[in-house]
Formats: sequence, C-alpha cells, structure tokens
Amino acid sequence: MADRHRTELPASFVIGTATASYQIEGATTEDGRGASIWDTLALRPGAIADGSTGDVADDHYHRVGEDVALMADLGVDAYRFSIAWPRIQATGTGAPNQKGLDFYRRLAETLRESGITPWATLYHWDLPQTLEEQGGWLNRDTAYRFAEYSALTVEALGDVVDHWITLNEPWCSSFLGYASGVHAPGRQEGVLAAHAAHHLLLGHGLALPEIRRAAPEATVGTTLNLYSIRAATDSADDVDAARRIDGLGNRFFLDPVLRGSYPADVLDDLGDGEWFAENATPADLELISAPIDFMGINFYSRHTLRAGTPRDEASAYPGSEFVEFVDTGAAKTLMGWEIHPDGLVDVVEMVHDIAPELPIYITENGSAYADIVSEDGSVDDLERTDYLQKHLAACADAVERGLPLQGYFVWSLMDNWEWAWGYSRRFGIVHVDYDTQVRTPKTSAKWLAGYLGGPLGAGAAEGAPENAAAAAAG
Ligand code: IFM
Repeated sequence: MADRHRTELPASFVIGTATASYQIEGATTEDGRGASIWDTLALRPGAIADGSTGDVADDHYHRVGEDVALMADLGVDAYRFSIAWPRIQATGTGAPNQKGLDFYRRLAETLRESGITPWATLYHWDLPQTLEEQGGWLNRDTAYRFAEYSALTVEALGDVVDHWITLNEPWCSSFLGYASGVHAPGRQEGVLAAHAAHHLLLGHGLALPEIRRAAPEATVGTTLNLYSIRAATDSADDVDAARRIDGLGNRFFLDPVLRGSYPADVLDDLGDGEWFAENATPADLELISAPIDFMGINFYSRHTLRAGTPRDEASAYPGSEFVEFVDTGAAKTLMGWEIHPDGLVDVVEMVHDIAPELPIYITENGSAYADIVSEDGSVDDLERTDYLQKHLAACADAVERGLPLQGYFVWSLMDNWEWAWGYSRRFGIVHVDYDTQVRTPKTSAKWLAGYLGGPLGAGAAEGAPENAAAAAAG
C-alpha cells in the first residue's frame, strides 16, 4: 500500500474515527447518569440478538486515556463522539450533572492535547428514559427539552469543542424507534413515526440558535444517513418504487433541513398530509431550515428498488409497502449491506445539488465482518481494509469532481455494542476483547495509520497489500 496515502486528498481534508456514547462508554449507572431508552430496551427479552446490554460495552468511560492514545497512534485528525444526554441530565430536564460534563471535558481536553480535534454529537439515540415515559419523540415537548440540554451542554463545553452535530440519523430514531420498533424505544406506532421525525428535526432547529449563542465561533451541522438509490429497471413502477424509498429515507430529512419544506409526495405516501399541515408550522420549518455550517452524511450502502406487492415486514415502515429491495449480487458486509463505494459520491452529490455552497463531511462509513482472531491476538481484516481503501478513494473521486467534501470519519474506532445486534457485529478497526477489554489494532487500523502517516503505520504500510481484497482472494 506504499503508493496510496492521504496526499490523494487535500491537506485540509479531515480524517477521523467515530463512536457513540451508549455503544462504547459502559458505566451506565455511574456518576449520576440516568437511564436511557436503550438501557430499557436492552432488558426487553428478545430485543437484542445476543441478549446483551451496553452496561460495560468498551468500558471507555474508564479508558479515555488509552483510547485517545490509540487514535494518536493512528494519526487521525479528528474524533467524532457523542454525548449521552442522561449523563448531563439524568431525567432529561433540570440542572446539568457536573460529573457528566467533567467526563466529556476530560475527553475533549485529552484529544486536544494529542492534536486530535473533537467533534461532538448531541444526540446519538440515548434519550433519557423519563422523557420517553412522557411520550418520547412523539411528544413535541421533547424537542424543547433537547434544545435546553443542547444549550447547557454547549455552554459548558463550547471552549473545548468547536464542532457540533445536533442529531445522528433521525431516520433511525424515528422509523426504527417508533415504526418497526427494532430500535429503542421499541414502539410500533406506524405513521406516527413521521411525527417523531418532525419533532427530532424541530429539536435540531430549536437547538441551533442555542448552540450559536453559547459557542459563536463553533461550526454546527447535523448528520443524516443517506442512501444511494437506484431503480432496478426504467419501468415507471420501478422508478416509482425508487422514488418512494428515496423520499422516505433521504428527502424526508434533507428537504426540511435544506429547503424548509417536507416533500409532498412523501406526505402522500404516508397519508399524513393533514397532521403535517396542522403541526409542522411555517415557524417550525423556518427553525429547521436555518443555515447550518455543514451537512454530515453517514454512508453505508446503495438500495436498488423494484415495485412489489405488499409485504408483512414492509408494513412496519409506512409508505414503503409497495417496494422490494433487489439483491444486485454486489458483495455484502456481515450486516447484509451491499458495498457500493461509488454510492458515496452519489450521496454527496445529492446534498450538493440542493445546497451547492454547503460543506459536507462523511461522518460515518464502515463495515462489519466476522473477524477471526489469530492465536497471537492479531486480526487480519482484509475485507474491511479493502472497504476502507475503496471508500477513501471514493472521497478522493468526489473531491476531484469539485464536490465540497471536506472530511471522512471511519465507523468505528473500535468494536462496540451494535444496538439490536449487541456484541455480535464488529465494525471496529481496533479489535476489543470484551472479556479483558484489551484493544488490538486490526490490519485495517494499521493500514489507515500508514495512509495517515501515524506512528502505528510505520513499517506496516510497506507490508500491507495494495489491494486488500485481492490479497484476501489469494
Ligand atoms: O453503529 C451504527 C451507528 O451507531 C449509527 N450508524 C450506523 C452504525 C452501524 O450500524
């Protein structure tokens, strides 16, 4: 791999790693942290594939120094982490918990001392359980609580964190949380999930001026999970199937944030125009579409669609009843997600077409594989290495095309608790032994360090395969 390194990207291009609070921190009852909706869902029989919880996860709460040192060895520029709302406000309201704030201050300061720029996400799915008991994201009031939490968090940490992301993947929080119910809070409320989506976006809109007031110099954006979308054929029905999924997954979130309106065709698909006409007021949409400094995109895959007959499982996702997801035969990760690195360029273009001036960051991209740990503890994850190489090459492609892509964060720094999959899916470039908490950089981490010129890459890059997948194939 000696001939590929970050010089294929502009010097200012930010390369980092990403994680999220509940997936790595553990210490769920320490120092005044309250319960979150994920603590609750994890205890529900059958909700988590391996029956596990995030009670310990990567024990990151007690290992900040070690984990930041790992990142320094990789040579990353930045680290995207999330702040657990219930660490700051145990019940989602009231005065901040100083111990919670201290933890994130220590993390941010340690990062800065190591030359790594902190990027903090305010909401990566751990809603305080008390707020869920008051209706969660179906209750408009939760948006106001989120703005208050954001204000007091940024007031406390704005001197050490310069980059703020309001929400992570509101599609997941709303449709997986309140429609299919596979994510917390595990409710199946059909079309009401779209109301949860509006309240999440309203929370973003209400938080923006608070963050700007508390940290006027900071950059603020939000993160959407966007999919590259294709119709299986040119037939009108297949094209319409693609329109539906692009609408529900991409435009339903992009349009309010970047255009100040919800897409009418999606409201029709949902059969929910009346509620939106009454409740998603022009004042709400003005808040939601206030200028942001960047758009974060989490990119994982492409969907290919064709028209289908109603399926049982589709009814869990209102508006998607008449579509089928086509298996194109492309290689997949262990999540079953097709690998399409050029789709990364598609989603960057998607945002750029609506907001040509807006800087864009890939705030997550990564892959789960069934890693094999050798006797000496090493993990030769050639498939993940190949995935990473190809997606960084796609970033270079996007930049070459003149798109305003300014950074890329690998999901994830280390193996962690993958929500409904528990510990059964590993996305890390660093292996975590959950019995001992020993961290071991995988081949992908060494490759990335070689690419970035980090200390861990010294020597490793020379031996690394030029194309890891080809090497994997023999
Ligand atoms: O682990 C998640 C992360 O929390 C949000 N984006 C997708 C990742 C992989 O599923």
